[in-house]
Amino acid sequence: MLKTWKINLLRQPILWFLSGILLVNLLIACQPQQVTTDSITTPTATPIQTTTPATVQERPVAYPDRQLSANPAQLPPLPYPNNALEKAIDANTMQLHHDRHHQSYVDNLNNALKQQPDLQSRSVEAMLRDLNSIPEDIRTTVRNNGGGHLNHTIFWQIMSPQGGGQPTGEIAQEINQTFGSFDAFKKQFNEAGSDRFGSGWVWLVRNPQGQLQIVNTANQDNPIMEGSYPIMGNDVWEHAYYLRYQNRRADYLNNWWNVVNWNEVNRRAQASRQQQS
Ligand code: MN3
Repeated sequence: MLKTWKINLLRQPILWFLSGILLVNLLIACQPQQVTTDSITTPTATPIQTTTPATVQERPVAYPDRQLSANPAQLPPLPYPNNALEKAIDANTMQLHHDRHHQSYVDNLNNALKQQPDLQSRSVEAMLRDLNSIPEDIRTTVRNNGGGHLNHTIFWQIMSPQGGGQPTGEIAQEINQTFGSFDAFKKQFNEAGSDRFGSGWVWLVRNPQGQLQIVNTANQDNPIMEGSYPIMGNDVWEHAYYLRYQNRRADYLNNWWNVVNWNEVNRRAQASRQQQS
């Protein structure tokens, strides 16, 4: 009786079919989650992982197509005459600031690196991103003067006689999304510039999380030291404004918006997005 039942059972095609489905499902369930795991881990699990961060870090900041050379460092010419930014900065200040102050950062950096051919072959950006790799006896000099060279190189470019007005392009939308409005952004930026005690800079950066952020830095520090990309920055050292504005830093900060080069700011914002991806 039992034997007959078993034989009948084995003769049922539907049972073979169901067993087949069960077996296939079991096999699938026992497989590692290939698709999900691959999509998450491949970028970090492959050998590329060790080189990718370095490649990202080596991307230029001062110029679109090259990093800032330290072999030797050179003073870039102003992209406009000394008196071109009178809406915000007088010609005398521009001349002293560029020809004397910026030149001295360049000279001091070159002097510090004179006996350091290995360091001369690195970019200013690369040194500032990895200051611990700089010999201790010249580290502060490289930080202050490499930073000074980078900061001012950016600064001259993000101003223009045709500048000012409302922001244009993608940065305009992103500023509105992040800060609510251009006026709210300006207010927050000016406050951060006023709050920097002593000498330093106020910046709009893209932080390592990819968000726009307003930060200020002391002395000649640049946001790349903290892994952020500097999109635009204003110099709040007294040498940047004292001849015309004396102690009225707030007035300088307000007037400075009349010369902001939104085309260049947009180009830098675009570069900062690529840096993130
Ligand atoms: Mn300066």
